[in-house]
Amino acid sequence: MTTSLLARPEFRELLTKVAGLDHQAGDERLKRIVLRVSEHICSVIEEFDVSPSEFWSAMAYLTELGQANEVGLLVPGLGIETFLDMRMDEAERRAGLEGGTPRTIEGPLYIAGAPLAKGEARLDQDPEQGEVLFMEGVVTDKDGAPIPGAIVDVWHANTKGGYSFFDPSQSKYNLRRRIETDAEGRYRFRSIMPAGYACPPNGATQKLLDALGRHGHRPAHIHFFVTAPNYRKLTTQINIDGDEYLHDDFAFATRDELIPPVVRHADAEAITARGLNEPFSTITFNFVLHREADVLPDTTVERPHAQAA
Ligand code: MBD
Ligand code: FE
Repeated sequence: MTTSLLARPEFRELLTKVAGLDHQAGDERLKRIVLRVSEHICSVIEEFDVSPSEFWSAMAYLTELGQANEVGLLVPGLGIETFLDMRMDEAERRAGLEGGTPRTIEGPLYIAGAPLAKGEARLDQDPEQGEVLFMEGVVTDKDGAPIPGAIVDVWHANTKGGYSFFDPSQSKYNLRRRIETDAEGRYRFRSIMPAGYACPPNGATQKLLDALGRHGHRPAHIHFFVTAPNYRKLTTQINIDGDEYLHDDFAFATRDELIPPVVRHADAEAITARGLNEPFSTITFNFVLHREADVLPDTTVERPHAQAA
């Protein structure tokens, strides 16, 4: 049997130099990571006998992905963002943390700096034909004690599955708000029922999904960051029950505890009481936060966020 190229001294020496391990300057941790990544790439090339043309088509793909600003879309599509959640869940479990609202991925469409409201807000600024949605709940600690002054930072898609800022047809901060909980820890908002999201059909992410025989749909959902001083930041979403992609999310973000009942109100009395003239839906969902602790990894994720201009 011929020995793998990867085991030969001249290849090991090449890798050592690639990662800068043959001298002192530079970052030790980064050197070790670059060594392993380079080694893995070469190992995949060897295992699958990847031709140079195949390799360069992959490099062209990554270039296209970056130029289209879709890196943040492919990452959840490949389950890597969910893997980061699984690691955080595991770290918390090992530290004895139990209960609390489960986290799920942030996704690529958050915009910082949404208008801040006290207690309640209306999210839909842009007129749209769709079902009115009222959502409310309490932010509490694990013992059910309300947390006043918590910030519920909420964002979701419109009835076409588009997010303001990324979809230039919507106004600044449409369907995005920060709501400060009241003295009883309550938040509530009026909005419009979102539609599910689909990857841009001609985009780089969808191109790879097509080649994998996969779709690029997400069930309708609403995103949240819930924060309060001395509590662990919660990044989560709720899914709209009944959506055809509820358990077939291309971004792997659905969790059973994050599918609250959607109550439909069609009786005339309820409709007029809300000042409406069409049936509407309500969702009640409480957020349970964990106290911050030094031994736990930080749940605040540093990643670039645009601010609406
Ligand atoms: C979304 O709306 C989303 O939440 C994720 C995770 C990926 C793509 C679009
Ligand atoms: Fe989303």
